[in-house]
Amino acid sequence: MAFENEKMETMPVNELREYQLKMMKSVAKKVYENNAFYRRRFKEEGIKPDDIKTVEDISKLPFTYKKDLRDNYPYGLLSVPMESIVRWHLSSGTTGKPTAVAYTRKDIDTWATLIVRAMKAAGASADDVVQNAYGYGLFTGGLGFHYGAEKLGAKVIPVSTGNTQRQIEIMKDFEVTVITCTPSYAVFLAETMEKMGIDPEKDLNLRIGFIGAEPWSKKTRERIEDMLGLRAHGGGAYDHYGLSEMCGPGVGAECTAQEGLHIWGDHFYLEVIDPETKEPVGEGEKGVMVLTNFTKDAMPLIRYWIGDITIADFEPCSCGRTHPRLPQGILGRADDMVVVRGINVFPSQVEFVLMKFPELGEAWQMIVDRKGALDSLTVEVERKENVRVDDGLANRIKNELKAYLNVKADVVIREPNTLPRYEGKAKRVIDRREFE
Ligand code: DLL
Repeated sequence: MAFENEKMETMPVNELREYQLKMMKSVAKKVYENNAFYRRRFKEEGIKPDDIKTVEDISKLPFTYKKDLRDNYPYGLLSVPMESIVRWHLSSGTTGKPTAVAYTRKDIDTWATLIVRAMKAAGASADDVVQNAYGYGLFTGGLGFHYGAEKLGAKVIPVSTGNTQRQIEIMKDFEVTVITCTPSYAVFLAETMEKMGIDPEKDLNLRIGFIGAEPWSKKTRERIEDMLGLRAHGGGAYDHYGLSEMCGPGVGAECTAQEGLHIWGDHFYLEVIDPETKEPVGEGEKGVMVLTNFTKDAMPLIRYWIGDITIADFEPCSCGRTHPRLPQGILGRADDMVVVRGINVFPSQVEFVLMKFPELGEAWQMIVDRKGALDSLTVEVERKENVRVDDGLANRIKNELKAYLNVKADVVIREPNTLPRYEGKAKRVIDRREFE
């Protein structure tokens, strides 16, 4: 097992807590002294950085919300002088202003180090050829993995998204061993390979996938590992987590044990918070992920309310790493949840049910509509190619959705290759109720 920093990654939990306390004090002091927004927020809460005496005291600090980044766009969250900024990334805002994230040179290096850590944890090394199919540009996926893979010493092919046939030819010609992309694009790549008559097991060398940027189920993982020949070449598909506001990719990564995302505790402080009470949830309970970044130089965020739903496990992993883990990864986003006739439905739950049926392909979407006063939910999913589907299948899926989600859904089985494909993050929910 290779480590980026074995001492840090496997540090005894009590020592990690001590380290975190030191980092927490230092980041609180930094934002208080250098950022007007945080100084005001701390004063409103009646707290000073020196009041932090234990790790638990973090709960005295204010949360930071996405709205705060928008309201203070573009420069208001900076904690360093403008001359030390070397890069900006922007996330596309679906409503209102985008959010802007700044980096100093040190931040770019820390970020690359975190990607090296993830890559080593999954068994990648300088010998690998990395095809980076995350989008380059304002999205952090492409440049984040690029700098990280180069720092690892691997050979990077910066293909970005799109041009799928060409991507596959490049994979073949350059004997690519590592692919980085979203789960939806991994599936699309595999489908295109099949159409091109390429057998990934025989014709390609893909061994490791760093797959992330959107939720995906364990079943989808198995399918991707199988369809891209990753298992056959002795590797696998590893979940990868991140968000622009913390750095980008590099926040959480799976090791070869595949026991969930490790959230690097020497860089981020993880809390799982009950959205109603705003207090930490009990052990093993679901809540909203909140992170504080200790090592971000340009723009550290205190208790950033991410909105992703997850469950934390603070037991060390079988790989020896002691940092907190998210064994089930990300269960969904609080704002992706749709309420259908009063029942909360997460796209990830629907995917979990669909992937139990081997007759079904990976492309699917859910359409929420309103007929009269009542919400309706329709789940559209493709059947797999060369698979016979009997008349009862839609009904069996419907019953399983009812049993698992307690929601009534119409199920429509579509022909292969009829639903949209995505190069980046997939759009699973079409909510037509808003447009009436
Ligand atoms: O998606 C950064 C990234 C790039 C992560 C490449 C992994 C790989 P944003 O565009 O800011 O950044 O989106 C962040 O995407 O809050 C989650 O809702 C979702 N997300 C990211 N990774 C995962 C994952 C990048 N592994 C938002 N599982 C986050 C589930 C994920 N959701």
